Amino acid sequence: MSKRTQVVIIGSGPSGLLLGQLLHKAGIDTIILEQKSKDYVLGRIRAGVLEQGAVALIEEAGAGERMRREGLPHDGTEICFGGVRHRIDFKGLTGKTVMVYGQTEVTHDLMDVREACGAPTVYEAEDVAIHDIATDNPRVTWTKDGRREEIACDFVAGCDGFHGVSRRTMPADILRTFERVYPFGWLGVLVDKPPVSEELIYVSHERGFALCSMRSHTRSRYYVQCNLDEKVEEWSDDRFWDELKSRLDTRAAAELQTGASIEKSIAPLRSFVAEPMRHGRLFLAGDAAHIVPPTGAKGLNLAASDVAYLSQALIEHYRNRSDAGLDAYSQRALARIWKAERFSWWMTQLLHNFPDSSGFDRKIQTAELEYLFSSKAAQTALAENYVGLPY
Ligand code: RFL
Ligand code: PHB
Repeated sequence: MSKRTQVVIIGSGPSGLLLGQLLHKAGIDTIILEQKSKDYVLGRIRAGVLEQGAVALIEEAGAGERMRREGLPHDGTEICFGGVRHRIDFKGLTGKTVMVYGQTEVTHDLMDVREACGAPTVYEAEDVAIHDIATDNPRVTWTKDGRREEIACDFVAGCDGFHGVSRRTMPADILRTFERVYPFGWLGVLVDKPPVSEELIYVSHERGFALCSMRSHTRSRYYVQCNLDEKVEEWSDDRFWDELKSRLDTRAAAELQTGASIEKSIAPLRSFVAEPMRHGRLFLAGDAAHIVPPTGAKGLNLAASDVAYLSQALIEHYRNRSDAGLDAYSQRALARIWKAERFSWWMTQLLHNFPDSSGFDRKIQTAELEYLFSSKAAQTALAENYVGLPY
């Protein structure tokens, strides 16, 4: 293996893979170092909704062919409150749509194009460590099959998610973090049954939030808000379906097709931002720098906009010998991130049951939902954030 590359990418999630492909198209060499195995990465069930900006980037990366064929364009979504569904017409209100196509499939397609072009990925790279990032000669080391490896590079892209090593490599005295942890989680189930409705249904119910989503015409993804101390093993499929039905409107509860779950997991909900997203020659992108609660479907889409800014900046560096994009990266990315943080926080507090909320809080929540259903301006604000703010 060559002992030098242009950009070392840590993490083979959507951020790392997308960045790798966009740089490869521009003739920039990369290596991806991934802690887990390929099967492990492909087994993770996560996001399902892509903004047009993310769709365009995946296309640009040369990985859009199956998404074009199998992805489901959605013109709107429904919000159910008090047992009544209200539609938010994205297309009518903003002229834009979103694409329902699972993160697992995006990851799969990006891995396929990376393999086809022969760009290197090291899976099961243990103890990845970043050295000398504040100098012009950074290095990255890791262990593979018991052997310590090292590579020199021009830049390191930290695309290694919330628990990765990259953010922890930044000096504590330059990093500021902002966080909100929510007092509940989402219990998600994947099932090979047709979705209950053509569009997603976000449900606000006194028993807690629920979401009816999908991966295809034959595979559905459902979530219910749960307590943080609950364990997946305590949730049999029957218990899950009963709980979901109790939160749905009468028609959806009657039409819901249930079956044996093929995946079931609990995700905690958190808002988190680390600033700045650059130190020396290390750049953070995606969940390595920020987390949103899944309510606004923004996690994967923010990873895509970070990668758009970072890939442009790196290409500018190599093509035009200009560092203007690299110098502006953190500020540019954070300006968009904070707007998505705000939207995800707002959707979360609008639709969930907060265990410590007062009577006043619940009245305000109801007033906000009723205002949303009655106001085109409020619906437009939701729609333009959901379909994605411009890059
Ligand atoms: P990822 O997808 O976490 O990928 C990071 C990759 O880095 C690897 N890694 C390391 N590699 C080398 N050395 C180390 N020390 C490493 N540490 C970690 C990891 O194994 C992994 O492969 O981050 P990326 O690429 O920035 O992508 C971001 C998206 O994955 C994320 O925003 C969304 O999936 C968030 N998210 C959801 N977003 C939605 O919009 N809707 C959802 O329903 C939704 N569900 C979820 C989610 C995130 C979850 N996490 C992170 C716990 C459900 C879960 C469980
Ligand atoms: C999903 O399909 O997993 C999904 C969709 C919309 C969200 C969150 C998750 O807001």
